[in-house]
Order: sequence, then C-alpha cells, then structure tokens
Amino acid sequence: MTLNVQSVRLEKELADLAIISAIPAPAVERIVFSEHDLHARAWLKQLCADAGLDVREDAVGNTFIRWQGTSPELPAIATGSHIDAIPHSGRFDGTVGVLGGLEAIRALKESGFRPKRSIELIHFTSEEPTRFGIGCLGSRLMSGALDPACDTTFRDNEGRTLREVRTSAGFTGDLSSTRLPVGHYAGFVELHIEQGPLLEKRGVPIGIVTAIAAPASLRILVEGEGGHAGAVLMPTRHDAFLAAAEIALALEAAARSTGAIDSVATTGVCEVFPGLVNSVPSRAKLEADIRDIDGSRRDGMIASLETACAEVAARRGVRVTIEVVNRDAPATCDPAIVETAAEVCRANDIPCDLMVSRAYHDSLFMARICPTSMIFIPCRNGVSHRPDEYSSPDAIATGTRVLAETLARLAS
Ligand code: HGY
Ligand code: MN
Ligand code: MN
Repeated sequence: MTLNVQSVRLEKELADLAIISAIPAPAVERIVFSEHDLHARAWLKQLCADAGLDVREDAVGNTFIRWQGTSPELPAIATGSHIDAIPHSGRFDGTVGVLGGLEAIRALKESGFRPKRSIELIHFTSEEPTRFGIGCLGSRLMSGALDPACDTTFRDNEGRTLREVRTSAGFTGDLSSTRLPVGHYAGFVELHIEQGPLLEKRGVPIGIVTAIAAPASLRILVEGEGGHAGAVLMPTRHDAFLAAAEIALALEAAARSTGAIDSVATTGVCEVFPGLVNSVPSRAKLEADIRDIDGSRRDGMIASLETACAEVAARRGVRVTIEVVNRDAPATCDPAIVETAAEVCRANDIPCDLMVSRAYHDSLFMARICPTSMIFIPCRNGVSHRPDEYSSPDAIATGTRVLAETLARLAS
C-alpha cells in the first residue's frame, strides 16, 4: 500500500495545537471544558470538516469523526485519544493519537483506499484527572465503567458540578446517552507516545501494547490538632502533616517491597492546613496514585497503605480517612488486533516490540466494549507530563503509517 503520510502537515498541526494552552510554550495546559480546551475542540472540528469527515459530539463532549465505509451498517473500526493536557505538561501526550489518527485517515483517503467498515476517529473528553479527579471520564462513561450519576456528584475545585460545567460548555443531553454497547465498534487502536524509555533504549520504532496497567487513585484526609508553633510542646502534638508524611513514605515502601518492577505508587498531591509557618498543621490532604500491571499486586499495595494509615493514626492520635476515587482492573489487549499491527510492521520491515503500558489510556476502557490495542512510539528519554516531552517527526510519521495500515486491514 503506497501511503503518503504528510509529516510536514502533521507537525504543523501538532505545533498549532500546542500553543492553544493556558500557559506559554514549551509547557502545555488544556484543562477539560476550559476556554483553551473549547478553543482546541473548535480548531480540531474545523480540521476534520476540512478533511470531509462527519463530526458529532455526545453529551460529555466525546467527539466522533467518521469516514463512512462502503458498508456503513457494519460496526466501525475506531482510533483516537485525547487533547486535554495536565498543567506543565508536553505537546505530544494524547495529541499524537488524535492528529496522527486524522492524518492516518487523510493518507488513506488520498491513497484512493476505500474502507468497507467505517473508520471513526474519537477525541475522548477528559482523559486526564485534573478537573474532576478521575481520568478517562469520557471513555469510562462510553464503556459503562462510570455511573452517569457523576453528573451531579462530581465537582471541580470551584464546586461546580460536571453537569454545570459541561452544559455551559455546550454539551447537553442526558449523560447516560454517552454509553455505547459492546460490539458498537469492531475494533479500537490508539496511537500514543510510550511515556517510558524502553523503545528508545532498544532502538525500536514501534511498540504494540498487549496489556494496560491497573490504575487506582485515593484521597487521604489526615485530621490532627493544630495550635501555636511555639506554645504546643512536642510530646502533646498531633501534627497532621507529619502523620501524612509517614503515610506517603509507607506508600513508597509498599511499592518498593512487592518485588516487581511494575509496582508504582506516587503521592502527587499534598495540601497542608492552615499552611502557616507558625501554626501546627491540623489537617493534611494527600492524593495517591497506585498502579501495577497485576491487579492483585496493586490491591496488595492498597492494603498495605490502609494498614499503615491505621498504625500512624493510633500512634500519633490523628484521624485518617481514605476515599478510593478509582480502582480499575488492568486491560488485556486483543491478540488479533495486536497481530494485525505486527503484520503491518513486518510487511514494512519496521521492527516492533510487544509491551505493556504502565500509563493508563482511554484504551483501558475501550477494551471493555471492543477488541483493543495500542501502537506506541518512542519519546525522548521516556519523558512525559513535562514540557520537555518530545517525539521526533520521523517517529510520529512511522507510528501514523503503522496506524493507517492497521486501520485499513481491520476495516477491509
Ligand atoms: O496518568 C496517566 O497514565 C495518563 O497519562 N493520564
Ligand atoms: Mn497523560
Ligand atoms: Mn495520554
């Protein structure tokens, strides 16, 4: 198949999207339903309309960009990713899968190929957990992994509900209408940067994902006793921050002690109240991210954390409450989809490795409703979620080519 992936066009679009951001380059910030997110959505929809594709949006802003096949009644083949970006992040996480997916469709169209099954590019709403505290909001709703009641229970930092925010952004309708049935798609393939160092280290241009790690995130509230930093003597203190610090270290120890390199745990948020130099902390809030490719090992880390919280609470005379925000199963990718992408690599003499994904993606939830896999491309030093995140035009073009031919085979 002679495909002309227009790398210059794709690089320009990636660069244009990168500057639609709440903060100056090279950092990127595009929080779901913010003015920058809405600007980027409008820009993307225009790009897709210019490519002659049909565009529709659901009640939470998941956007479906469709290339009608010759047998439109058959379940379509889908690809896609996200364009929301956490603060101080990079310009390739997610965007490579959306703009690379668009370029894959345009290259196929321009080659004269006609798919039997329609091919649909999906821009998922809020893959990042930034605004509502949970990742993959759009794909969770699509796959039935999240109760639509979250419409009124999820609130952002300003206390606004998901319903208020999404409807003022123009996305109306009942949230339950976002649900797609199993079988709605015949397959899903997501192109994404690896967000790890393995492909670059091995000098391999393509990774094909066989499994996606099981993520969990927890909110931990520690309530102690505050007081005057000079007057409260050490033996009588119930310092909420120091208790929280011990809990964060216990979480690190839990991850390091499983014996598996796939066990990771992060305390990424720590808020101290009242947060004054001469006042003993009376309250501390932690947010912890705990993952492993093995779900039971991940649950073992959570159990260790719960034990540590009880021990610290008793010894320090503080109250600790744990809220599990999400605790998802890992996903196994579909062997037939994996094999199709591997065949494409072999046919083009492109080396590829089978690998797991330690980051979570919308594919984690798409795998619940259709056969799914991912195509990874290398990113420099494995860096991601940082402004210096980088993937070369050649790597992106190669990933886009493999995606295009994989979609063509699946849609034929
Ligand atoms: O955190 C993740 O794994 C994804 O990048 N949101
Ligand atoms: Mn990310
Ligand atoms: Mn991502």
